[in-house]
Amino acid sequence: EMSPEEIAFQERIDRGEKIEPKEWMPEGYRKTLIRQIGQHAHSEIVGQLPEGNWITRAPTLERKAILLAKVQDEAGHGLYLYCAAETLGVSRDELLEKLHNGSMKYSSIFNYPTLNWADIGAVGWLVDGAAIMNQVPLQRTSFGPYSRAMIRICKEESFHQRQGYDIMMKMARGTPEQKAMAQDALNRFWYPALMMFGPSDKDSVHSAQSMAWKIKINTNDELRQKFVDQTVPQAEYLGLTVPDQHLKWNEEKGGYDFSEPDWSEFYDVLAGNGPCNRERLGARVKAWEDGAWFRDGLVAHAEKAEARRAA
Ligand code: FAQ
Repeated sequence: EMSPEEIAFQERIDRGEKIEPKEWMPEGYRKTLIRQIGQHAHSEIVGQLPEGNWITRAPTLERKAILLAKVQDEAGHGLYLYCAAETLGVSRDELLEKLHNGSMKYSSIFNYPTLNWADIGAVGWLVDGAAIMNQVPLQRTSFGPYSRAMIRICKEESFHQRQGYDIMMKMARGTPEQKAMAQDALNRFWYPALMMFGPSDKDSVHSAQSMAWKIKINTNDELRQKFVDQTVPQAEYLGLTVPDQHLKWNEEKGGYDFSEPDWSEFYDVLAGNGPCNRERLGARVKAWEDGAWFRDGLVAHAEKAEARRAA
């Protein structure tokens, strides 16, 4: 039942060609990309909040400068991604409106609190670690602007992950109290980090079509497995324990067996009931409203300049 255009489009995808904004694409392809890229952009912007919370309380000037640079990078990532979404015919204002009225999502992970400095280490290590695991394959995604944005973002993301691991090393080799803080941060962030990859494959509604279009390159479970396999040895190196009694190396599959996150908690967070959903969205809406005078000023200035040119 595919139309001739759809068949030709799928053939281009299968040949590994990149799709560019002005070219013909199925409406579903466009919609899926707007949803995923938009959600990804929102995650970068909302993702500034948990770490921004600790900029003023970083333990040293050096740590503060590093954290400031990282949080600033996230704003940049959000902007590349909004630009990539705009090439699909949606405006940034529309996307933000949908974030603010709750009709568009951002990553579940940012609805968890950062209670202390060890959490900043855990966020960099685990959250950025999970983000890279997902984003490296997305460098090969079929939509040109998204793929190019991912290439730039991945370079910065690996610095982010290392700064987090560096904090964890310092804490894990510090006093017994510091090591206990590092363990506690790992305990609280482990399962929320596993949830970042999305529901298990059997419950992932979009995976099959997104993979046929090469918007997604891997399934959610494939990437979650790779993340566990990469992260467990890193935890061991720190002398910390992954909070999973069932974690076990499986020689046959060449990877770890591990416990699934609590999916009812995941869906609860998606529904807006996580520990920080209201606070995070509230902060974004307030920033938008507080910035209204500035956007109005920019538009008024542009209109005056335009009128002067016309005169
Ligand atoms: N949170 O059918 P699927 C970062 C939703 S990294 C919230 O499997 P899909 C960097 C999903 O949207 C984080 N919602 O969906 C950083 C769908 O609902 P919908 C951002 C989730 O799209 C680090 C429903 O569940 N990265 O920001 C989540 O095929 C540190 C069914 O799921 C990206 O966005 C979740 N965890 O696969 C910044 C990567 N998982 O839309 C600051 C790009 C699923 O129908 C500090 N995105 N849902 O209402 C993707 O790769 C995909 O969209 C997945 C989900 C893998 C997230």
